[in-house]
Amino acid sequence: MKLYGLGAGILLACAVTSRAAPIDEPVTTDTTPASDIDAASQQIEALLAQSKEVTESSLSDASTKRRREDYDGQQKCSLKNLLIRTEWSALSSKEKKSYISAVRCLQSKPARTPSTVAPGAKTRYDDFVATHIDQTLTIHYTGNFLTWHRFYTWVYERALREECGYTGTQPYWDWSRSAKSGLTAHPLFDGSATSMSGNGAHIDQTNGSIVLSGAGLPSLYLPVGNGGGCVSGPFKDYKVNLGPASLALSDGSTLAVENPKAYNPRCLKRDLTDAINQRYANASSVVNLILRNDDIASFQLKMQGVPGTGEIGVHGGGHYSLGGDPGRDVFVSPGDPAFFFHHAMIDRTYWMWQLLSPKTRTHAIAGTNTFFNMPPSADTTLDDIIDLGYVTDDQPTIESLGSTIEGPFCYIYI
Ligand SMILES: [Cu+2]
Repeated sequence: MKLYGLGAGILLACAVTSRAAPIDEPVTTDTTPASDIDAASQQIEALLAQSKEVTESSLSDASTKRRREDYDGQQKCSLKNLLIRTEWSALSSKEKKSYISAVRCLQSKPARTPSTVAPGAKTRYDDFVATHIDQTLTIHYTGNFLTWHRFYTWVYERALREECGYTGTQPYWDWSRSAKSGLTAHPLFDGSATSMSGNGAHIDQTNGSIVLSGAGLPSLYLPVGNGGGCVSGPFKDYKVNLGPASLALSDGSTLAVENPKAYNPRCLKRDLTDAINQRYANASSVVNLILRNDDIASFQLKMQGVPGTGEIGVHGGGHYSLGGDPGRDVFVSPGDPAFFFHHAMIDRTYWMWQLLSPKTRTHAIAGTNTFFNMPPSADTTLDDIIDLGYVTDDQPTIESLGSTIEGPFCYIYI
């Protein structure tokens, strides 16, 4: 699979007042993002408290118009059935273990994707990876980036719950925490039995760097970590079956196989890279993104990174700080189960941004249906549907995915 002229890497490439505002009214904020990390962390806390209050007040507000009762006859979203997504660190050891076994369960159930479509898709987990490979060029730097990944992460959470008996929610990875602690000190990546596996075994990557280039833009060199090999811990025996499709390697090259959906089982590799986490996805990066981008076009672009500027955004920052295979492969990245923690945090950031002005931001949309509009395509609209292929038969409209307490959804973050 080729990237049509654009380098693989590019793809991945205040005290806030916490009063609860009515859902239709913008919340007053001091929109000066802090550059100091501790102050920025406090701003995130305040934004979070506010998002939570706005959501809860709208759920308890009987006048809220569009509720979940009109969505496929599902039980309506209320404070009683609201699911709460937390940071991995907040889970007990028992909860962490039950999450890990549910993921291992998905990785052992048979695929729904026919082998004629993706011969390498062997497990239910692989269904998710195959769909992402198929759609990569129509879900990044597009008008559906945020709602597509919101729905995708939610369907994954639902599969863990409904197909694998998990009773919790999809946790997130707060990049700003690991930026402070170091990745291997974060409970998500400490390599213990209650982690999503940690760093990969050390391999020699002397003078290595990841090079993001293409489209005639200046190359960006990203540092490598001190792992790079296979992980140990809970995902030691997990096999990444699909790809690589566009894997950035530490010698600066990019690896792809003829058919990334062919069967190519290999270990999960990681190269946890603190320098990337600290540079692109710290607390300040998060508040800057949320408070300095008033329209959806600039918010989603800054989040994904602006090619040629040296910025890869918090989205690229999270992906590249995981490193490894398939962590550095834009197409195959969901093959690392940490993907869903990263994308829950992407969604949480989107959620906090939306709730600063629900009236204007819940259904804000900008962009087209192709990666940087290459090849040229129609503008994305709220009536467009999200089709996850063999992952699910559900085909919601983008409009129904704008709020986390409407359409199919009923969750918030704390
Ligand atoms: Cu993606």
